[in-house]
Amino acid sequence: APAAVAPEVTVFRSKLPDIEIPSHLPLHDYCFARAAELPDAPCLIAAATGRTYTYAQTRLLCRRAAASLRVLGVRQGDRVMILLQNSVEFVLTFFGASFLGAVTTAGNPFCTPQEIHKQFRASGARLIVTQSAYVDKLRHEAFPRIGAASDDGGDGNALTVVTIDDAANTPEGCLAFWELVASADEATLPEVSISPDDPVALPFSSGTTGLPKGVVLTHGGQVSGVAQQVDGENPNLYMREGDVALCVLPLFHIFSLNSVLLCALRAGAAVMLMPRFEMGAMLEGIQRWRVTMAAVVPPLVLALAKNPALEKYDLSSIRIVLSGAAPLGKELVDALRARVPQAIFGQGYGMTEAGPVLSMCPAFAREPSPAKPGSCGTVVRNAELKVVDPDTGLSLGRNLPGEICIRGPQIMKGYLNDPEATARTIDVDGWLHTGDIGFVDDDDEVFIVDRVKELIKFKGFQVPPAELEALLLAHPSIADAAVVPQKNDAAGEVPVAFVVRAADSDIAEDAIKEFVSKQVVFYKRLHKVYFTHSIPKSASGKILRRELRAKLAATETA
Ligand code: 4UU
Repeated sequence: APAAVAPEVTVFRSKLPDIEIPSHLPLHDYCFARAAELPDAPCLIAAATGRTYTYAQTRLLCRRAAASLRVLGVRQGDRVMILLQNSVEFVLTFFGASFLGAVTTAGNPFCTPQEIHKQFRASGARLIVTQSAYVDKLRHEAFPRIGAASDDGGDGNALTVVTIDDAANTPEGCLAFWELVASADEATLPEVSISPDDPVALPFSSGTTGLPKGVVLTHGGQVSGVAQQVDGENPNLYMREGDVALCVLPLFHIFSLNSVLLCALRAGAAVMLMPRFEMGAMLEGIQRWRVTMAAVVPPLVLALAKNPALEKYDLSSIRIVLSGAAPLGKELVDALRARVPQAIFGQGYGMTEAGPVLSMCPAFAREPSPAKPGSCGTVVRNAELKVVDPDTGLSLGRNLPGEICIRGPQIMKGYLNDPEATARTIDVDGWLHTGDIGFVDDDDEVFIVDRVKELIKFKGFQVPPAELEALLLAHPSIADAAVVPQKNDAAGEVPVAFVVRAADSDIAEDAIKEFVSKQVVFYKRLHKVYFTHSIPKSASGKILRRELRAKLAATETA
């Protein structure tokens, strides 16, 4: 009998040579490696207050934040939840936890109490850093009582809440962030021995299927993910001292955390923190602090392209516009390019589980090479990318669309407490399956054309259908339901539901929409409800989403 031959695998790699990655370093030491050499260079710029923090000041404050967390009982391996808009305090808490070997899980402060509680509980956090405006959400019955652990009759179950507002505005039972930091002594920080395999961040993502899960990102993984972008002789995303990165995308999402904050610090650049997206303040900030690198999502490009006020601002400092998290069309780029002619426009392709960047525009490199419109760039260095037939799993060659898989030191360790979901996503050979359909062209550029996973993306925000389906099924008037994406000009995609009413129910579309809206953050709201007699399912009971998407497409063109 003929010997079994392993099927051939086409592996795509960067044309740039691999680099040396100091993955033995803890993430904080790696990101502050240049602080000693650039102590007086600007590191953080708080756009809201105009205050600037140098590298020396920022590192010191991070160490004081670490000492504060330690006083509150945080130890190596513990989880700390951050519920903040972009702010200096976000950065100090993130690195403060890192210095202790603790792990941060950052949530969206606009989420509902129920949504926040799910992440809080799943992460095992006992301390939350937030601002007073959100404390009422934490007084919801699902959460432990707020108070110092010692007030709690000794059972240690109380929730410690630290608020970043002026001490005078500290809500009942909470602790004031800046009071803690002011009285903290960084000299008391213990030597913590951190291994590259230790977790440092725990963002939540639904991945290719199901509910949001904790994504375990390690020190070694994040160091690798940042190095693949900004380290080496010819960095793929070239930033240096003097650069100013716009940080308006939320830091609780991996795009902003990794490609903006961590990359800028590693490169010795400054980070301009904007608490929220507000067009006038953003343009003002770009002009005032001479922003050079703007990380954006397609809806932000659209808003900029359409805004006539752009002409009133000097945006000539911008040299890189990096778009990611959702597809960016050529027309949109062309519309904005006219307003910012000196800038290079390009995309990064990332996924929380992938650490996050799979591919990056080669035109952002120190020695740039061109990228085509619509391209997501080329695979990052020190990594392997392949494209497989989603049905057979067999590797495909160039120009053939299939599921994109990535392998390298940057990918997640796995999902928190969920070995089955981990095994479904990272196979035995170490390949992470993205659930994205794309191809690699003759110039090694990656193009994304579709998604096989359930995930819906509203302006780049994750909307997991399984979460909305669970809510719908809990309604007594609903017998069955399925949620799928519908194309939308402003948001890219919006969630819509197919609903089977219960036997004697005549529940209306608006009642269902409202029922969902009350329980979810704004981007998960249903935009349309289609009533139907049954939800198409496979023999094993899985919703046949492709059929529903086809049905939607048919109604759109009809
Ligand atoms: C089409 O969206 C992200 C991370 C994005 C990112 C990170 C660092 C972009 C550039 C960067 O430098 O993560 P998630 O987990 O929220 O969503 C992942 C999914 C992908 O699987 C894909 O479906 O978001 C979609 N996506 C994109 N789609 C991400 N980037 C792109 C893109 N084009 N450029």
